[in-house]
Amino acid sequence: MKFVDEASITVEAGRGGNGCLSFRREKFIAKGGPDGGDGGDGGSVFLEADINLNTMVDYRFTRRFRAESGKSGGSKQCTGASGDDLILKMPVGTTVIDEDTREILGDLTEHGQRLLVAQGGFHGLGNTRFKSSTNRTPRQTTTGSEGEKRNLKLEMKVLADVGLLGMPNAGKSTLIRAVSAATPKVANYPFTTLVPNLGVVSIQKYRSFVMADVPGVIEGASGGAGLGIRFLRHLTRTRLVLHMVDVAPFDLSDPVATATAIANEIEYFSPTLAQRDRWLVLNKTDLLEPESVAEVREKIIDALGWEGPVYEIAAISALGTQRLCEDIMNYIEESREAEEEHPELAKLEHQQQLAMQQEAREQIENLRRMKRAEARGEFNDDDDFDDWDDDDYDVEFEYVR
Ligand SMILES: Nc1nc2c(ncn2[C@@H]2O[C@H](COP(=O)(O)OP(=O)(O)OP(=O)(O)O)[C@@H](O)[C@H]2O)c(=O)[nH]1
Ligand SMILES: [Mg+2]
Repeated sequence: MKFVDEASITVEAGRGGNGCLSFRREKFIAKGGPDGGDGGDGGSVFLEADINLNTMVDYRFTRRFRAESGKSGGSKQCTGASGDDLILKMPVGTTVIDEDTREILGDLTEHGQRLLVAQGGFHGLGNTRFKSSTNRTPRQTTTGSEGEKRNLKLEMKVLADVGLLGMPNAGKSTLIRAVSAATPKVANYPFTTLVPNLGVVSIQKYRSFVMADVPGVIEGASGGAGLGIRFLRHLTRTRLVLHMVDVAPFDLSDPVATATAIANEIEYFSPTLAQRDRWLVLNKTDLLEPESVAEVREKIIDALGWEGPVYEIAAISALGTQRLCEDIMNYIEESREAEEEHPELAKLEHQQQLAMQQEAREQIENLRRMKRAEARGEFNDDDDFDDWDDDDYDVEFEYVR
């Protein structure tokens, strides 16, 4: 995937507190020795990966972050308080780069992982430290050192939480337009969308998820029909797939047959993906009478042996989309929490991701082999399938927050 979300911030650690110059002054003790304490260390700046964040959006407005400085030392050998460390939460998957040296400081790959990006200044020494047999009244102290300062570039690959699966013209791009700021092209003909689009759906402040509009899939896609199956790969990285069905296709095709065809393509593409949570979203309900919608719904449920959730929406007028998005948000948060509480669930999710990606790779490789054989037989020069490399193809993502 080529798309990255990024932000530039400046982090500054706290200064160390200065050492204190002081002598004991008490009644009846004329010449007390030195009693100036050390300063406190400055606070450091850490970045910490947090699975509850999924975009850099929070770092677009505030860009300077400073940890607290250490306090100066005091008399009576009082050590100054250390400055508090500053911990900035980052989405899991963030790469941290020093903008000035271009050095990669680290990757935050696991929840809770911390990376020190600016070391706090060291404390200065009080005059007590300089006492010796030859100098009993030292007037020497040191100042605390400056905290480190860095300009950081934060980069993160955007992964979608939810993927849209459906025939061309089902209304996938219309839905993403209705619920996010993304504006992919919408038109009443198949294959309007040729590359995936991502949009951030904001439910409330600090509650958002990323939705991917994946180009349409048709029957026979796994054999290379239409745009083929390569874009289905993106669904293997999402947590939830919405299977979108047009209940009143303008070409008068049967919605039940198309829904089944898509389910079969997914099954063929990746059996693991086919087993995962998928919600059925019936779109364009505004075009039918409610009784007809209910009829189509029953037929699809029967044909697919469907047991999962079913939603009825009209993406064009955002009818029913708010409830759908709220349910998605809750679903995502609940699965994140469950994984946090039960590490074995997180492990299972990871294994499934790997299995899906492996299956996807194999299918795509098969298809490529088939295409190559075909091209050899027919000298099909305009077929660019061969040029496409699984790992570095150059899809331009449109991404709108
Ligand atoms: N009446 C009605 N039309 C809709 C609705 N949703 C989408 N449409 C129309 O259906 C057509 C196709 O919509 P798109 O959003 O481009 O469909 P898509 O699934 O993205 O199609 P591809 O990009 O070709 O895969 C457009 O003319 C939309 O205006 C809806 O809820 N009701
Ligand atoms: Mg589209």
